[in-house]
Amino acid sequence: MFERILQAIREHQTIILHRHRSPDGDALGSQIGMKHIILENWPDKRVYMVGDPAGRYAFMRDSVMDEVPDSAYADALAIVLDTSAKALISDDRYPMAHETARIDHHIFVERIAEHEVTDTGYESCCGLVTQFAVESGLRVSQLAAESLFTGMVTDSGRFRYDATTAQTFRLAAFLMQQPIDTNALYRNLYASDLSQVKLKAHFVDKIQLTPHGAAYIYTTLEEMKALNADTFTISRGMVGVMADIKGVDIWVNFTETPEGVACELRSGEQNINPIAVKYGGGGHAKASGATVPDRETALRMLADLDEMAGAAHA
Ligand SMILES: [Mn+2]
Repeated sequence: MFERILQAIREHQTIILHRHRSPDGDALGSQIGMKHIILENWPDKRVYMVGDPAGRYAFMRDSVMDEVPDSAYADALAIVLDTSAKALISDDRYPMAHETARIDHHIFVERIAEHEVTDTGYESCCGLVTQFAVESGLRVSQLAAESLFTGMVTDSGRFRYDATTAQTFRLAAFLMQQPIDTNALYRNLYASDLSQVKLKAHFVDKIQLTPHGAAYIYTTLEEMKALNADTFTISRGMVGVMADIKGVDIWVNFTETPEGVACELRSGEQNINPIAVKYGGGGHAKASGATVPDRETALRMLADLDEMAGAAHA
C-alpha cells in the first residue's frame, strides 16, 4: 500500500514533513516517528519537520520544528501527515515541493498530494506510519517507536475508542519491542496540575442539556478573557468533561474566539461528522470539530445535534 511513498522517499535526498495545525500527539508522533524512521534507514538524507510549535506536547522528544528556507523545497519530497484538508496543513509551502505525498486516517475530504495513502481503518496516523515501516521492512529506532506509540495512545483514547482493533494492538506490540517508558508517557499525557483540576470542575458546573439530552458547554469571549486560557485548553481540553454521562450520547463544547466559535463535537454511538461538515468542519465519526462565525450559527448546530439525539431515542 505504501510502494509509491517508499519509492518517493528513496528518490529524494531532502524530505520535509508537514502535519495539521495545533498539533496533537498523533500529528507530532507521526511527524517525529517518520523523521526517525527515515534517518535510521537512510542516515545521509536530510529530514525536516515544519509547522506551529508542539504546545502541550512539547514533552515529546525532538518535537521542536525546523526553520526551513523556501529554497529547500525545490528538490524535496513533502509528506503531509494526519491531515484531511489543505486548509488545515501547518506551513502551506508544501506544494512548492518537487513531489508530494500524504498519509492520513481521517475521513476523506479532498486530495492533497500526488501519492496518497488514506485509511480510516487505522486509529491513528502513527498506526499507519508504523504499518508503513513494517510493510517496507524498515528499522524503527527507539525514538521513532516511542513517538509513534504516543500518537497511538492519544488518538485511540488509551486504546479505548472504536477505531482500536486487533491491528492497533499488533502494531503497538511491534513498537513495544523497543523500551518505552509508559509510566512517564502516561504521566506526561494525563497528570493534571491542581489548577487544571479546578478548571475542569468549573466546566463540569457549566454543562447544560438540550431537550433531547445532548450535553453542551458554551463559553463566551468575556469568560475566555477572565479564564486567561488559550482556545485549545478550553475547546479540546474541556470537551471531555461531558464524556461518560449516563443517557448522554452526543456532546459539544462551544468556545468563542476572536475568529469565531470553536465547536468540538463528540458522541458515544452516533455519527456526528456530517453535522461538523455541514458547518465547514470535519474529523471522525465520533469526534469532529468546526469553527463557525457566530453564536447564532453555533446554536443552529446545537439544534441539529439535539435533533440527532432525539432521533436516536425515537
Ligand atoms: Mn490523528
